[in-house]
Amino acid sequence: MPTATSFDVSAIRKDFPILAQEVYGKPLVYLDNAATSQKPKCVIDAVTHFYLMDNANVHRGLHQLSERSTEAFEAARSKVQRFVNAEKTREIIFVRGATEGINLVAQTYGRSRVGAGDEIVISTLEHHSNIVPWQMLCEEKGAVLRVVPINDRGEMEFDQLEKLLNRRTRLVAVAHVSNALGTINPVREIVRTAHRFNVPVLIDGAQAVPHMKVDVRNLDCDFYVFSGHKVFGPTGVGVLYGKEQLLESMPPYQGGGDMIRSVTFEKTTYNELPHKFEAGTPNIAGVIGLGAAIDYLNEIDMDAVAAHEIDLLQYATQALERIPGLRLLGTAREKAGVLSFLIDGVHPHDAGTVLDREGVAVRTGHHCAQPVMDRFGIPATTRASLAFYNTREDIDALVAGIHKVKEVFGA
Ligand code: C6P
Repeated sequence: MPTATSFDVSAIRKDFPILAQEVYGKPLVYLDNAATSQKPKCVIDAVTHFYLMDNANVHRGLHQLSERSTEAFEAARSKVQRFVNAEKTREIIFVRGATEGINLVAQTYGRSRVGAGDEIVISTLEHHSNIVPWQMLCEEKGAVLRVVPINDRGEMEFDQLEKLLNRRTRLVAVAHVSNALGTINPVREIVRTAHRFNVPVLIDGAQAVPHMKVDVRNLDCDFYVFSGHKVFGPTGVGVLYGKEQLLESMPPYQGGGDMIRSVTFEKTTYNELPHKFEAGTPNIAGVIGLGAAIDYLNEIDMDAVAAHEIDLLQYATQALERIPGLRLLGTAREKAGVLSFLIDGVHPHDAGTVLDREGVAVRTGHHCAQPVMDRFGIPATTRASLAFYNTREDIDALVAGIHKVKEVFGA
């Protein structure tokens, strides 16, 4: 069992050149990892190498460069498959990010299976990306969006889920980890419960994959989405995992090149999985960079990462709880590295601005989770979010910065 001390964070930090810089004359303390994480040099090198040596379109050319780029692109798919323990590469669809993955399911599975009076179940915790696509679908189809509430700790009220499920439910779509509060949802139990009602489950794993091992077969989820840029890969690439049988039965998403088998003006037939859902030239460099990020994570050991982050989260939670006038939002018993907080008498944006001047990068606002803010009756929070390259010194800098905020605003 790895421990926090068996994890060499100073060696890890050397892999992330961007961290070794100053902002406003202070060492950069990057605590905005839930928005996007930094990239190790091997990822940057993989993208550079692709453009320097291998750049060509995929699945289209017979020439050497095209063969190389296709090989690297499909190798990345195999890496993703093993990373999430999917059964087949056919079940791995490359998309732009978690947002597009959810929209794809809403527009294909959703539009073909959801009718008037049917229901989709989500939770109060969701990011807008896992609310709005379902709202749009419900509006179009005359279906109903049901919402599982959360308690004061920011935990999903699991017993309410079962009460919302019925023969009209067509899908449950929930976050694995909340971006605004850090709550880890009991997704395995959620899947089990929904399956008892024969309802498929989509898990939004955008905030989970960077922090823990994800095994889609063990979870038995029907769809799982995540974004490359939060998992130390490039922006503009993400993954939709779907069970083969479901994906096979769904109509295509967008029409265009690569997703077809043959086209005539009378009739078009579609390509096989996964290409059926990948219309147009994909983000080839992004996919290859994501593959490099996965190689990097495989070297690190995600159990050691999780142990280090749990240690950091506990250290940070205790430190913030000691600050008078600071209120932490999201105190779930199962929690990942997110610290959302309010400082009495200080608007979160002002807190973020002062912290920035101290070299501490955090996010302020509603974090694209307005229903969470509404649940707690607030418009915004300041959010520090952790990655495995963060240290206890980073937390000390955050705490010092918060004291500075209080001093500036006399709070
Ligand atoms: N959350 C944050 O600062 P995209 O933008 O497609 O890569 O990811 C969307 C998304 C979906 N689900 C969850 C749980 C998320 O946290 C996010 C992105 C960022 O919290 C940017 S808003």
